[in-house]
Amino acid sequence: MSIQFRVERTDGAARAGRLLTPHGPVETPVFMPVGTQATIKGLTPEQVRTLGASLILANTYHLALRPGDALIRDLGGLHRFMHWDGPILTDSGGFQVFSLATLVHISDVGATFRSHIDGAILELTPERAVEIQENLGSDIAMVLDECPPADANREQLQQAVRRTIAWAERCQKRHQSREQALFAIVQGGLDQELRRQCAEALVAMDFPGYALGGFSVGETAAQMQAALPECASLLPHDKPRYLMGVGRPEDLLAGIAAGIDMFDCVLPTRNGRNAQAFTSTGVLRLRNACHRRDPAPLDSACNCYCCQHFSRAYLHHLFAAEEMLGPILLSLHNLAFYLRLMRQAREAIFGGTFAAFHARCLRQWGHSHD
Ligand code: PRF
Ligand code: ZN
Repeated sequence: MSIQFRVERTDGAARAGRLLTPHGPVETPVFMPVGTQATIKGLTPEQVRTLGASLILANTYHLALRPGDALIRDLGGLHRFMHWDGPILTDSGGFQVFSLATLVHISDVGATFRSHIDGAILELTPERAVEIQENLGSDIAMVLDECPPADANREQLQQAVRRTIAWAERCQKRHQSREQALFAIVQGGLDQELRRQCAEALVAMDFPGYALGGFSVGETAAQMQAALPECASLLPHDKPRYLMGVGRPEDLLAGIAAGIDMFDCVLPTRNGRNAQAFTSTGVLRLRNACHRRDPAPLDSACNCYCCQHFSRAYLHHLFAAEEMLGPILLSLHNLAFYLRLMRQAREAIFGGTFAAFHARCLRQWGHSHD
Protein backbone atom coordinates (compact mmCIF):
# COMPACT_ATOMS: atom_id res chain seq x y z
CA MET A 1 0.00 0.00 0.00
CA SER A 2 1.37 3.40 -1.06
CA ILE A 3 -0.55 5.33 1.60
CA GLN A 4 -2.59 4.59 4.69
CA PHE A 5 -5.16 6.87 6.27
CA ARG A 6 -6.85 6.76 9.65
CA VAL A 7 -9.47 9.11 11.10
CA GLU A 8 -8.29 9.58 14.68
CA ARG A 9 -11.06 11.79 16.01
CA THR A 10 -14.27 13.44 14.81
CA ASP A 11 -16.08 16.51 16.15
CA GLY A 12 -19.38 16.94 14.34
CA ALA A 13 -18.47 16.34 10.69
CA ALA A 14 -14.91 17.64 11.27
CA ARG A 15 -12.13 15.04 11.31
CA ALA A 16 -8.58 14.82 12.62
CA GLY A 17 -6.59 12.10 10.89
CA ARG A 18 -3.21 10.71 9.99
CA LEU A 19 -2.00 9.99 6.48
CA LEU A 20 1.08 7.78 6.08
CA THR A 21 3.07 8.25 2.85
CA PRO A 22 6.36 6.81 1.55
CA HIS A 23 8.00 10.14 2.53
CA GLY A 24 6.58 10.41 6.02
CA PRO A 25 3.39 11.07 7.98
CA VAL A 26 0.89 13.90 7.45
CA GLU A 27 -1.42 15.06 10.22
CA THR A 28 -4.81 16.24 8.97
CA PRO A 29 -6.47 18.66 8.48
CA VAL A 30 -3.47 19.69 6.35
CA PHE A 31 -2.67 22.73 4.23
CA MET A 32 -0.30 22.11 1.31
CA PRO A 33 1.92 25.03 0.30
CA VAL A 34 1.93 25.36 -3.49
CA GLY A 35 5.20 24.67 -5.28
CA THR A 36 3.92 24.90 -8.85
CA GLN A 37 7.32 24.94 -10.55
CA ALA A 38 9.11 22.69 -8.02
CA THR A 39 9.68 25.60 -5.65
CA ILE A 40 7.55 27.29 -3.00
CA LYS A 41 8.19 30.77 -4.40
CA GLY A 42 10.84 32.68 -2.46
CA LEU A 43 11.43 30.10 0.27
CA THR A 44 14.00 27.34 0.76
CA PRO A 45 12.75 23.83 1.57
CA GLU A 46 14.31 24.19 5.05
CA GLN A 47 12.26 27.34 5.67
CA VAL A 48 9.08 25.62 4.47
CA ARG A 49 9.77 22.61 6.70
CA THR A 50 10.49 24.85 9.71
CA LEU A 51 7.11 26.55 9.25
CA GLY A 52 5.54 23.15 9.90
CA ALA A 53 4.63 22.05 6.37
CA SER A 54 4.45 18.29 5.85
CA LEU A 55 2.88 17.77 2.41
CA ILE A 56 3.46 20.15 -0.52
CA LEU A 57 1.87 20.43 -3.97
CA ALA A 58 3.55 20.59 -7.38
CA ASN A 59 2.05 20.81 -10.87
CA THR A 60 2.19 18.29 -13.67
CA TYR A 61 1.40 20.86 -16.36
CA HIS A 62 4.25 23.25 -15.55
CA LEU A 63 6.88 20.61 -14.88
CA ALA A 64 6.03 18.55 -17.98
CA LEU A 65 6.47 21.69 -20.11
CA ARG A 66 9.60 22.83 -18.30
CA PRO A 67 12.04 21.24 -17.51
CA GLY A 68 10.21 18.05 -18.62
CA ASP A 69 9.16 15.02 -16.59
CA ALA A 70 11.68 12.68 -18.26
CA LEU A 71 14.52 15.01 -17.24
CA ILE A 72 13.29 15.08 -13.63
CA ARG A 73 12.98 11.28 -13.66
CA ASP A 74 16.53 10.94 -15.03
CA LEU A 75 17.85 13.22 -12.28
CA GLY A 76 16.34 11.02 -9.57
CA GLY A 77 12.76 12.29 -9.29
CA LEU A 78 11.08 15.43 -8.01
CA HIS A 79 12.02 14.98 -4.33
CA ARG A 80 15.74 14.98 -5.12
CA PHE A 81 15.43 17.61 -7.88
CA MET A 82 13.85 20.20 -5.54
CA HIS A 83 15.48 18.97 -2.30
CA TRP A 84 12.17 18.22 -0.54
CA ASP A 85 12.31 14.92 1.31
CA GLY A 86 8.76 15.12 2.66
CA PRO A 87 5.60 13.99 0.89
CA ILE A 88 4.56 15.63 -2.42
CA LEU A 89 1.17 15.67 -4.14
CA THR A 90 1.01 16.51 -7.85
CA ASP A 91 -2.04 17.92 -9.60
CA SER A 92 -2.83 16.30 -12.93
CA GLY A 93 -2.62 19.34 -15.19
CA GLY A 94 -6.17 19.51 -16.53
CA PHE A 95 -7.11 22.52 -14.43
CA GLN A 96 -3.88 24.34 -15.34
CA VAL A 97 -4.43 23.69 -19.06
CA PHE A 98 -7.86 25.33 -18.80
CA SER A 99 -6.54 28.32 -16.88
CA LEU A 100 -3.13 28.93 -18.51
CA ALA A 101 -2.91 27.46 -21.99
CA THR A 102 -4.48 28.94 -25.13
CA LEU A 103 -6.26 27.20 -28.00
CA VAL A 104 -7.57 24.58 -25.59
CA HIS A 105 -9.60 21.86 -27.24
CA ILE A 106 -11.13 19.11 -25.13
CA SER A 107 -12.45 15.86 -26.51
CA ASP A 108 -13.03 12.43 -25.01
CA VAL A 109 -9.43 11.58 -25.95
CA GLY A 110 -7.95 14.37 -23.81
CA ALA A 111 -7.01 18.04 -24.01
CA THR A 112 -4.93 19.63 -26.76
CA PHE A 113 -3.56 23.09 -26.16
CA ARG A 114 -0.86 25.61 -27.01
CA SER A 115 1.87 25.80 -24.35
CA HIS A 116 1.96 29.14 -22.49
CA ILE A 117 5.77 28.87 -22.51
CA ASP A 118 6.87 28.24 -26.11
CA GLY A 119 3.64 28.06 -28.09
CA ALA A 120 4.02 24.36 -28.97
CA ILE A 121 0.81 22.38 -29.55
CA LEU A 122 0.64 19.58 -26.99
CA GLU A 123 -1.77 16.89 -25.88
CA LEU A 124 -2.62 15.82 -22.36
CA THR A 125 -4.48 12.52 -22.12
CA PRO A 126 -5.38 10.63 -18.94
CA GLU A 127 -2.59 8.13 -19.72
CA ARG A 128 -0.01 10.89 -20.25
CA ALA A 129 -1.06 12.66 -17.02
CA VAL A 130 -0.38 9.44 -15.10
CA GLU A 131 2.91 8.85 -16.93
CA ILE A 132 4.15 12.37 -16.08
CA GLN A 133 3.25 11.98 -12.42
CA GLU A 134 4.94 8.56 -12.25
CA ASN A 135 8.06 10.13 -13.77
CA LEU A 136 7.96 12.91 -11.18
CA GLY A 137 7.62 10.30 -8.42
CA SER A 138 5.12 12.20 -6.26
CA ASP A 139 3.59 10.39 -3.28
CA ILE A 140 0.06 11.28 -4.37
CA ALA A 141 -1.01 11.73 -8.00
CA MET A 142 -4.34 13.11 -9.22
CA VAL A 143 -6.47 11.80 -12.09
CA LEU A 144 -7.00 14.00 -15.14
CA ASP A 145 -10.39 15.70 -14.79
CA GLU A 146 -12.43 18.33 -16.59
CA CYS A 147 -13.19 21.39 -14.46
CA PRO A 148 -15.95 23.51 -16.03
CA PRO A 149 -16.33 27.21 -15.15
CA ALA A 150 -18.96 28.33 -12.61
CA ASP A 151 -21.24 29.64 -15.37
CA ALA A 152 -21.37 26.28 -17.22
CA ASN A 153 -24.88 25.08 -18.03
CA ARG A 154 -26.24 21.71 -16.93
CA GLU A 155 -25.37 20.06 -20.23
CA GLN A 156 -21.73 21.21 -19.97
CA LEU A 157 -21.56 20.06 -16.33
CA GLN A 158 -22.99 16.70 -17.31
CA GLN A 159 -20.45 16.29 -20.09
CA ALA A 160 -17.61 17.19 -17.71
CA VAL A 161 -18.84 14.63 -15.18
CA ARG A 162 -19.10 11.93 -17.83
CA ARG A 163 -15.57 12.67 -19.07
CA THR A 164 -14.14 12.97 -15.57
CA ILE A 165 -15.45 9.47 -14.75
CA ALA A 166 -14.19 7.96 -18.03
CA TRP A 167 -10.77 9.63 -17.60
CA ALA A 168 -10.54 8.42 -13.98
CA GLU A 169 -11.02 4.84 -15.26
CA ARG A 170 -8.29 5.29 -17.87
CA CYS A 171 -5.93 6.83 -15.28
CA GLN A 172 -6.54 3.96 -12.86
CA LYS A 173 -5.91 1.41 -15.61
CA ARG A 174 -2.64 3.05 -16.66
CA HIS A 175 -1.35 3.67 -13.12
CA GLN A 176 1.44 1.22 -12.20
CA SER A 177 3.48 2.72 -9.36
CA ARG A 178 3.28 0.96 -6.01
CA GLU A 179 4.91 3.88 -4.21
CA GLN A 180 2.33 6.39 -5.40
CA ALA A 181 -1.37 6.72 -4.56
CA LEU A 182 -3.79 7.92 -7.27
CA PHE A 183 -6.69 10.08 -6.03
CA ALA A 184 -9.95 10.62 -7.94
CA ILE A 185 -11.64 14.01 -8.43
CA VAL A 186 -15.39 14.67 -8.15
CA GLN A 187 -16.83 17.36 -10.46
CA GLY A 188 -20.43 18.52 -10.98
CA GLY A 189 -20.34 22.22 -10.06
CA LEU A 190 -23.15 23.33 -7.77
CA ASP A 191 -25.49 20.61 -9.06
CA GLN A 192 -25.91 18.18 -6.15
CA GLU A 193 -27.45 15.49 -8.35
CA LEU A 194 -24.43 15.52 -10.69
CA ARG A 195 -22.04 15.63 -7.73
CA ARG A 196 -23.76 12.54 -6.32
CA GLN A 197 -23.62 10.68 -9.65
CA CYS A 198 -19.95 11.53 -10.08
CA ALA A 199 -19.05 10.57 -6.50
CA GLU A 200 -20.95 7.26 -6.67
CA ALA A 201 -19.21 6.19 -9.88
CA LEU A 202 -15.76 7.11 -8.53
CA VAL A 203 -16.34 5.59 -5.08
CA ALA A 204 -17.31 2.29 -6.78
CA MET A 205 -13.85 2.32 -8.41
CA ASP A 206 -12.20 2.25 -4.95
CA PHE A 207 -9.53 4.97 -5.13
CA PRO A 208 -7.32 5.48 -2.04
CA GLY A 209 -8.44 9.13 -1.74
CA TYR A 210 -10.97 11.57 -3.17
CA ALA A 211 -10.88 15.24 -4.10
CA LEU A 212 -13.63 17.78 -4.65
CA GLY A 213 -12.71 19.75 -7.79
CA GLY A 214 -14.68 22.47 -9.50
CA PHE A 215 -15.01 24.75 -6.47
CA SER A 216 -13.70 28.31 -6.20
CA VAL A 217 -14.03 28.72 -9.98
CA GLY A 218 -16.25 31.81 -9.92
CA GLU A 219 -19.22 30.91 -7.70
CA THR A 220 -19.61 32.90 -4.49
CA ALA A 221 -17.90 31.74 -1.30
CA ALA A 222 -21.34 31.37 0.30
CA GLN A 223 -22.47 29.05 -2.53
CA MET A 224 -19.35 26.93 -2.16
CA GLN A 225 -19.53 26.76 1.63
CA ALA A 226 -23.21 25.77 1.48
CA ALA A 227 -22.48 22.91 -0.96
CA LEU A 228 -19.52 21.42 0.93
CA PRO A 229 -21.21 19.41 3.72
CA GLU A 230 -23.33 17.37 1.32
CA CYS A 231 -20.48 16.94 -1.19
CA ALA A 232 -18.09 15.74 1.53
CA SER A 233 -20.70 13.31 2.88
CA LEU A 234 -20.77 11.55 -0.52
CA LEU A 235 -17.16 10.42 0.02
CA PRO A 236 -15.98 7.38 2.00
CA HIS A 237 -15.46 8.09 5.71
CA ASP A 238 -12.22 6.10 5.90
CA LYS A 239 -10.37 7.80 3.03
CA PRO A 240 -8.74 11.24 2.78
CA ARG A 241 -10.84 14.06 1.30
CA TYR A 242 -9.15 16.93 -0.53
CA LEU A 243 -10.72 20.28 -1.53
CA MET A 244 -8.66 21.47 -4.50
CA GLY A 245 -7.40 25.04 -4.79
CA VAL A 246 -9.30 26.43 -1.79
CA GLY A 247 -8.97 28.97 -0.32
CA ARG A 248 -9.14 31.86 2.16
CA PRO A 249 -8.72 31.02 5.87
CA GLU A 250 -12.51 31.17 6.40
CA ASP A 251 -13.03 28.75 3.46
CA LEU A 252 -10.59 26.28 5.03
CA LEU A 253 -12.50 26.34 8.32
CA ALA A 254 -15.81 25.83 6.45
CA GLY A 255 -14.18 22.91 4.63
CA ILE A 256 -12.92 21.34 7.85
CA ALA A 257 -16.38 21.78 9.42
CA ALA A 258 -17.81 19.92 6.39
CA GLY A 259 -15.39 17.00 6.82
CA ILE A 260 -12.53 17.90 4.43
CA ASP A 261 -8.99 16.79 5.35
CA MET A 262 -6.67 18.38 2.76
CA PHE A 263 -6.35 21.82 1.14
CA ASP A 264 -4.01 23.71 -1.17
CA CYS A 265 -4.07 27.31 -2.34
CA VAL A 266 -1.73 29.93 -3.78
CA LEU A 267 -3.23 32.71 -1.61
CA PRO A 268 -0.69 32.77 1.25
CA THR A 269 2.28 32.98 -1.12
CA ARG A 270 0.70 34.96 -3.98
CA ASN A 271 -0.93 37.52 -1.70
CA GLY A 272 2.27 37.68 0.36
CA ARG A 273 4.17 38.70 -2.77
CA ASN A 274 1.55 41.44 -3.24
CA ALA A 275 2.05 42.90 0.27
CA GLN A 276 -1.08 41.33 1.73
CA ALA A 277 -0.81 39.63 5.11
CA PHE A 278 -3.24 37.27 6.84
CA THR A 279 -3.21 38.02 10.57
CA SER A 280 -5.09 37.00 13.69
CA THR A 281 -7.11 40.23 13.40
CA GLY A 282 -7.79 40.06 9.65
CA VAL A 283 -6.07 41.01 6.38
CA LEU A 284 -3.43 43.80 6.34
CA ARG A 285 -2.09 45.60 3.25
CA LEU A 286 1.50 46.58 3.94
CA ARG A 287 1.69 49.13 1.11
CA ASN A 288 -0.91 51.20 2.94
CA ALA A 289 0.59 54.48 4.29
CA CYS A 290 -0.89 53.86 7.76
CA HIS A 291 1.97 51.39 8.38
CA ARG A 292 4.78 53.86 7.53
CA ARG A 293 5.81 54.61 11.13
CA ASP A 294 4.25 51.61 12.89
CA PRO A 295 6.80 49.86 15.14
CA ALA A 296 4.44 46.94 15.88
CA PRO A 297 5.07 43.46 14.48
CA LEU A 298 2.83 42.25 11.66
CA ASP A 299 0.90 39.98 14.01
CA SER A 300 1.50 39.99 17.76
CA ALA A 301 -0.09 36.51 17.93
CA CYS A 302 2.47 35.06 15.48
CA ASN A 303 5.91 33.73 16.39
CA CYS A 304 7.26 33.40 12.85
CA TYR A 305 10.68 34.78 11.87
CA CYS A 306 9.05 37.84 10.27
CA CYS A 307 6.94 38.70 13.31
CA GLN A 308 9.83 38.10 15.73
CA HIS A 309 12.26 40.50 14.07
CA PHE A 310 10.57 43.11 11.89
CA SER A 311 8.15 46.02 12.29
CA ARG A 312 5.23 46.90 10.04
CA ALA A 313 7.16 50.08 9.22
CA TYR A 314 10.12 48.03 7.93
CA LEU A 315 7.84 45.76 5.86
CA HIS A 316 6.10 48.85 4.43
CA HIS A 317 9.53 50.22 3.50
CA LEU A 318 10.58 46.96 1.79
CA PHE A 319 7.47 47.00 -0.42
CA ALA A 320 7.78 50.76 -1.14
CA ALA A 321 11.40 50.18 -2.20
CA GLU A 322 10.46 47.02 -4.11
CA GLU A 323 13.02 44.96 -2.20
CA MET A 324 12.75 41.17 -2.64
CA LEU A 325 12.87 40.53 1.11
CA GLY A 326 9.35 41.99 1.39
CA PRO A 327 7.65 39.21 -0.64
CA ILE A 328 9.86 36.61 1.08
CA LEU A 329 8.96 37.73 4.63
CA LEU A 330 5.24 37.97 3.87
CA SER A 331 5.16 34.57 2.15
CA LEU A 332 6.90 33.16 5.23
CA HIS A 333 4.44 34.77 7.61
CA ASN A 334 1.32 33.90 5.58
CA LEU A 335 2.34 30.25 5.35
CA ALA A 336 3.06 30.25 9.09
CA PHE A 337 -0.46 31.63 9.61
CA TYR A 338 -2.14 28.96 7.42
CA LEU A 339 -0.13 26.08 8.87
CA ARG A 340 -0.79 27.20 12.45
CA LEU A 341 -4.49 27.52 11.67
CA MET A 342 -4.53 23.84 10.60
CA ARG A 343 -2.70 22.75 13.78
CA GLN A 344 -5.13 24.75 15.94
CA ALA A 345 -8.12 23.28 14.09
CA ARG A 346 -6.74 19.79 14.66
CA GLU A 347 -6.27 20.46 18.38
CA ALA A 348 -9.81 21.85 18.60
CA ILE A 349 -11.18 18.68 16.95
CA PHE A 350 -9.29 16.56 19.49
CA GLY A 351 -10.72 18.73 22.27
CA GLY A 352 -14.27 18.58 20.89
CA THR A 353 -14.31 22.38 20.57
CA PHE A 354 -14.06 22.89 16.81
CA ALA A 355 -17.36 24.80 16.43
CA ALA A 356 -16.33 27.29 19.12
CA PHE A 357 -12.84 27.64 17.59
CA HIS A 358 -14.42 28.24 14.16
CA ALA A 359 -16.76 30.94 15.51
CA ARG A 360 -13.94 32.64 17.46
CA CYS A 361 -11.68 32.81 14.38
CA LEU A 362 -14.41 34.38 12.23
CA ARG A 363 -15.13 36.94 14.96
CA GLN A 364 -11.45 37.86 15.35
CA TRP A 365 -10.93 38.15 11.60
CA GLY A 366 -13.96 40.44 11.35
CA HIS A 367 -16.07 37.99 9.31
CA SER A 368 -18.69 37.01 11.85
CA HIS A 369 -21.48 37.29 9.27
CA ASP A 370 -19.64 35.58 6.42
N1 PRF B 1 -9.27 20.03 -10.75
C1 PRF B 1 -7.91 19.86 -10.68
N2 PRF B 1 -7.13 20.74 -10.03
C2 PRF B 1 -7.71 21.83 -9.46
C3 PRF B 1 -9.08 22.05 -9.50
C4 PRF B 1 -9.92 21.11 -10.17
O1 PRF B 1 -11.15 21.21 -10.26
C5 PRF B 1 -9.31 23.26 -8.82
C6 PRF B 1 -10.61 23.93 -8.62
N3 PRF B 1 -10.61 24.75 -7.47
C7 PRF B 1 -8.06 23.70 -8.39
N4 PRF B 1 -7.11 22.84 -8.78
N5 PRF B 1 -7.35 18.80 -11.26
ZN1 ZN C 1 4.30 35.97 11.45
